[in-house]
Amino acid sequence: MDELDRDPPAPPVGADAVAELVTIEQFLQDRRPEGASGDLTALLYDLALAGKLISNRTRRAGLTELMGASGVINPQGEEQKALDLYADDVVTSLLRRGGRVCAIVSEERPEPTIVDGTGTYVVVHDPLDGSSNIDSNVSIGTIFGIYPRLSDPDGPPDDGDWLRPGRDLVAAGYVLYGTSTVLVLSTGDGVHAFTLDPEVGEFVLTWADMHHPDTPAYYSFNHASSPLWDQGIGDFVAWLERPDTPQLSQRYIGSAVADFHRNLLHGGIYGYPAETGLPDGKLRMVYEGAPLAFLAEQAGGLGSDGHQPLLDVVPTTIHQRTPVFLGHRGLVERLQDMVDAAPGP
Ligand code: AHM
Ligand code: MG
Repeated sequence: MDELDRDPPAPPVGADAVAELVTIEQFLQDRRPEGASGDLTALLYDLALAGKLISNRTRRAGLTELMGASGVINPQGEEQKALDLYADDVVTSLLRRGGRVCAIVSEERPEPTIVDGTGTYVVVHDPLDGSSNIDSNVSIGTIFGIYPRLSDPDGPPDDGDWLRPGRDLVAAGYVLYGTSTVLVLSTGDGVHAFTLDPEVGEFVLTWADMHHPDTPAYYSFNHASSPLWDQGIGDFVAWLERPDTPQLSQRYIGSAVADFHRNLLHGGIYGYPAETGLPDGKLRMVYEGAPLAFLAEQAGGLGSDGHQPLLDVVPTTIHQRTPVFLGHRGLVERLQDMVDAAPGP
């Protein structure tokens, strides 16, 4: 047989699957609004790179000496873990280098970090949420939100650039360091998840247009604190546990990103209420509550402080705490109704 008559060689095994792979880069390019400068996309790549570096370090934590305390106390008076500090450094350095931000607000820094230059965005982040779980090998995550700058770019950025409602966010997301590393992201155009392929170092699209399932499966509250809750929260959880209401399982990891992610995939509600001794709860409005509420709403759910959407709250300080309820819209609304109906403390 003449060489030219032969059948073309069979494609390598898996070539079709490779052709269908959508990397985060390709996805963001495809969805970039016409006329956009590309700065937001570039900023998101920087955050994705930060996620890869933190993921890599997290995986090696048991081999290195990164597990355990660093001896430094953060602005909330909590001892910082070495990985918290590493994650904060990585995010800050990459964003500074990228030149697209004018300020960075971090859980781990007492004041906003002002970045010289003409950056037109502000990033708020919790570099490593759930870090008390590090030494027990439980999932942790990086949470971020991105605001467009409001202040005059000819002057320094100011409080108005970061003390503002979550409704002003142009993007938010998290990187979950779990059994795999997943970056979940919204730029106001639905919620999409990308899983890190560790072999090639790329985030590839694994869920597009995620939507909170209509039928919730889980509720996630730290039940041990129930004696410390206000009556409305207790009434709501008691309602969830009644045999004549939708039967949910209780699952609480104690790592907000992981609890949120599971409930986003399988349906449910996550809550960290106010408690006796913690009148504003534990989580932080600016870099935990607002970004997660943005994702919840983009996925058809809701984020609330128990009375109103978290996205409508205007914070007055960068580290302010707030009660947080996130997930299935109907459940969060029911919780709000029960809180409003309960007698005051
Ligand atoms: P952190 O930002 O110091 O890590 O604390 C936030 C974490 C959340 O991820 C988690 O839901 C909560 O603290 C768990 O707290 P608790 O152990 O009181 O239930
Ligand atoms: Mg946190």
